[in-house]
Amino acid sequence: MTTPARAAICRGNTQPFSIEDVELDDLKPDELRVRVVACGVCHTDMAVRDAQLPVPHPVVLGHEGAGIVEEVGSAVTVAKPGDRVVMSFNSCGSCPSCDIHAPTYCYNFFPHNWSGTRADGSPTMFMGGEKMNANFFGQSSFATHAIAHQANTVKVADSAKDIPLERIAPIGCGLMTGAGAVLRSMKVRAGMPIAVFGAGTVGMAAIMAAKIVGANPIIAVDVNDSRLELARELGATHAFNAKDGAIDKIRELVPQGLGYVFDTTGINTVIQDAWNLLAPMGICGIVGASDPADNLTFNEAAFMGGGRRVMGILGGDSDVGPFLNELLDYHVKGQFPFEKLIGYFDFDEINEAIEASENGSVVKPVLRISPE
Ligand code: CXF
Ligand code: ZN
Repeated sequence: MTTPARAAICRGNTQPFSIEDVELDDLKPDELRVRVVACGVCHTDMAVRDAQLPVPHPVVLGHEGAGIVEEVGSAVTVAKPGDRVVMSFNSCGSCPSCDIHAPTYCYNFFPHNWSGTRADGSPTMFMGGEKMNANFFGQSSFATHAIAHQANTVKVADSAKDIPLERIAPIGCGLMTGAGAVLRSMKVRAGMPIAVFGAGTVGMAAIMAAKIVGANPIIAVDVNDSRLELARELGATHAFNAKDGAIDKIRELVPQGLGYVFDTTGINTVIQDAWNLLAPMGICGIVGASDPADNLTFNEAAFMGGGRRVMGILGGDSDVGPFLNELLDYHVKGQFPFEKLIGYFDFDEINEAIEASENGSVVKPVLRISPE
């Protein structure tokens, strides 16, 4: 017996999202049905809407969901009905990357996250009895209810019981990516200089994490002065507008070079400029979505001679459960104040929320879908 739900249907970028009746499939043994309380909006949702990623349309997007578990399959141990959970990306749990707790690099990422169905090809959602593409990032949380999995569902620890789910929702994507890049991928050292290029959700999370580890200086670079102001509030010791000689200013501030540069823009000229700021043994972390045709050029002697590194980073090397709760601990202690990035919208304002993300007026829009 299927479960009725309401979901925002994406039919590409020529039509607005529209909230319609759907049905959720019965649960498989490793699945949970979650009543979605809130879901963040991420640029990856728009990339899929715009067909920049190979996810079939029409589709139910949303991959930063949080909610309350309603029902669990027979093999689920991660949470039980009534638990508060946050959802993240899905993974297979049995490939060489998953074996070493690096699920962001899951060899089977596509079938578990982007195929529009479960990895075995069966649909998780129907509309009028016909298959609807869903299971996006193992959730499709632009909906009142989502089918999630043992591998991408995290029970919110009791230590975060006073933090509302509508605030926790976005922790499972951009926030973990930026913070994880600093804490887990690049392993930024105390006292070392870092520059973060792009002050969106990922860049701001990286700045907060750089402050947590005691990096110094922490330099934010963006083209938007109000974002730079917020970056300072969150931990940047210096903030430079990219339109105003930022690279020369950084060179002047740290003549010996930077221990870390972190690019969230995906613009190859920005990455190359950033890479040229590195000190010996410096690491250039790259997370920004780029044009698939782009290549990067680095000077080989500087690359090898100084032991400099370029690091592609997906999802901040997050291992999901433990890391999301670690970030929530920092939040509870006031060290990861990501609530400053959030602007709330009602579910039926989903198109306004997307517009606010795209025009930059809100760093992290979050949809309120049902009361906690
Ligand atoms: C993802 C990419 C793959 C790992 C988790 C985060 N980004 C989503 O927007
Ligand atoms: Zn995302």
